[in-house]
Amino acid sequence: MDYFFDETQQMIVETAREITREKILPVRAELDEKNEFPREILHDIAKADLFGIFVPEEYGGLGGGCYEIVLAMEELARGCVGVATSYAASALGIFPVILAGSEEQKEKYLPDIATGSRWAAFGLTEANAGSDASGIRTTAVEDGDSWVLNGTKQWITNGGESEIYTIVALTDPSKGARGASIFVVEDGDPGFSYGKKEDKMGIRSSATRELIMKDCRIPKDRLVGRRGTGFITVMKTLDLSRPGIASLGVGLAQAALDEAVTYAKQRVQFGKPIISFQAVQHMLADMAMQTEAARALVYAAARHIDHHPKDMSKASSMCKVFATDVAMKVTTDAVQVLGGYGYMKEYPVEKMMRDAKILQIYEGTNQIQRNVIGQELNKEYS
Ligand code: COS
Repeated sequence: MDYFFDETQQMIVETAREITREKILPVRAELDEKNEFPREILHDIAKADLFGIFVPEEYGGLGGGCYEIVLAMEELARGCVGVATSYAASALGIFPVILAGSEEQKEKYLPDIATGSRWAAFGLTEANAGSDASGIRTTAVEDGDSWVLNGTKQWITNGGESEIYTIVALTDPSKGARGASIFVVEDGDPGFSYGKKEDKMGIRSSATRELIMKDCRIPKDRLVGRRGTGFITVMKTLDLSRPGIASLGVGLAQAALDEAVTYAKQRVQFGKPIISFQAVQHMLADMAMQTEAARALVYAAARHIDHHPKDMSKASSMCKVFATDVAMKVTTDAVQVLGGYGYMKEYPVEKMMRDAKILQIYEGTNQIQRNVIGQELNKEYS
């Protein structure tokens, strides 16, 4: 369907599509098999200026909004969700600085993020604080001209690969969510190290690692926003980033649909290509409808967020749930259409189905998204 992109949006789509075709597709199976971080491809994405999309123009970026980001992510995800996740994680990591950082912090970090010469990552999750994000235990204590951080962050995307980390820590532990603050921790800061690297079911080319802060001492000016406002910034960051995850679902579903239709046209059983059987046609029809409906909702949500930045939550959660549930369904059905071949690693749909699962889990499980939607409805109708 034609979504009437403007010139910049069309350029973003074409650039990302070319990277997928030229750089990602030839190596995605190998990256998946070897659990290998796509460093070279991220450099190619940087050269194509795609890291600048979400950075304001005054700091060297393209000044795009949520809509522009989802367009890039969708195209990259058609190639590999692991690679697209590694790209997306830098946006997630730097959103707190864009949303709440000081002028000095923006000047210090955003130009490098825009050129892709440094990448960011977001440190929220801990072993005992996943859905219950305000249950974090990492602390930050003032000490002279420094903050001293202690704690361990778990499952951090781009952990060990990025140079800039936005870390959520409690500055006033007795106040719970109202006692959280965000800090920038840089690779090489004293007391900051990387722990276990995870071995995952899917998105295996992305790096998922522990961040360990043991008396990690950072300068005072690394506090992002006001002390105690960190949780609100976390929530806004997630509101802004979730449509990106939704768009990974759309790109992945589209890739699985493409594989399924292509296969169904070639595979002959009972003397005919299997696409001529109604049982297969109906599956493909449902996959196509669901993918397009997901795309339309993601684009609508992204445009809404760009025009109503104070009213992001419901649109953001709705598109995240819908598009990622679609991705799980469509990739599973693609494996079904390919039958025994679909289950084998020599066909890409097996990887797609593995990659789809995380989309329903990370950046807030789909159950949590439904909570958010329900709470927003409750407020709207009161
Ligand atoms: N924007 C701004 N503020 C928000 C907000 C939003 N979208 N959502 C919540 N808040 C505020 C609330 O208004 C509340 O502020 P006050 O204390 O001033 O009233 C505060 O944040 C706490 O909100 P709430 O009471 O709803 O939090 P809960 O402890 O019940 O936790 C959360 C529910 C929001 C944490 C949960 O729904 C959630 O999103 N969990 C998923 C976390 C996640 O995505 N983890 C994965 C990270 S991967 S990077």
